[in-house]
Amino acid sequence: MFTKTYADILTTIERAHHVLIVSHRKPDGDTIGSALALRQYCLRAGKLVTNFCIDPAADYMLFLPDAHQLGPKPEIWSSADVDVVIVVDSGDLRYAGVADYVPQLPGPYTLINIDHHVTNPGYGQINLVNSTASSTCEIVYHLLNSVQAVDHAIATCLLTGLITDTGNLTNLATTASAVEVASKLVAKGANLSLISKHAVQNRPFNTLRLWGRALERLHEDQKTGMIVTALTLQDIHDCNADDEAVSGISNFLNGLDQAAHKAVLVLTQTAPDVIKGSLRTTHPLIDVTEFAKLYGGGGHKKAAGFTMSGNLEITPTGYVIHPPTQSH
Ligand SMILES: [Mn+2]
Repeated sequence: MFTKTYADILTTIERAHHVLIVSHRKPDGDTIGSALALRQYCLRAGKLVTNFCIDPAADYMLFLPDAHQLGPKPEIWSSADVDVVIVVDSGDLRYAGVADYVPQLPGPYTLINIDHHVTNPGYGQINLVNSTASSTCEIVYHLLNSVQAVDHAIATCLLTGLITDTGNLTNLATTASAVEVASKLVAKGANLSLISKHAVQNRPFNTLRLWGRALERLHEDQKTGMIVTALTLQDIHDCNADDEAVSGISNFLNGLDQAAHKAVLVLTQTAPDVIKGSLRTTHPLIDVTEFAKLYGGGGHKKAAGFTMSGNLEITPTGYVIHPPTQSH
């Protein structure tokens, strides 16, 4: 289906001098795995390669080959020899965190966009976008496999993104072709036990301390029947928790048995006057976007969110929301 696009991309890399591979901000397993797989491929083709990400890779991702190479390197955007830019797993350049950087490149370059987000408008000169793919890694697998370039190191990178984007082959992105590609990657030598140890079972100390506070405060909301918990700025500060620790709680709580009966709501004070709500359910008939919409939010039927203004206070029975202190 994408044979011509594969050829265009591989030819462009073949002719390149210096390939710049961009992963999106707050990088996840998919944007890291696909970027590092392409890095290995380009290095073997004898290219100069730079991996850029506005945020460095989290510690638990450093098991992947050259993962420490990912990070902010502002000087790269003035390099005259960069002639190919590949952006992976990003619906647009703003999401990637490089919208202001890319136009600064001094030399002529070809922009390649490889992604699976349904909203991707095709912002590259070459676009390999397939919104039915489980992950960008699944797309990169087909690209590199078209020239038999998937070795065990590349396979481990790609399986990491496929496993993390599908929630260990359990969420709605888990299609037959996702499972098939996962199987092929294992056959090509992907180290599944290493991926499982680092990217799946790994829970950073600070994350678990924050989750401990959230778990302690779980209660059933009398009005809605939802299971609710709340975290303050002080909690996030005390636990030195990063965004991933905060955003991971709602997915973790989705395993709660009550999430199957009703829904789970996590309220987090992310800044003074700013509260984020994150909703999850596993109930087949509940659509949590309906609740999120009441507060101007949205999302998917089983995972949605919203932002409201106010300030959380934790009380012995739950929480209260105070009005914002500043007028907006
Ligand atoms: Mn992805």
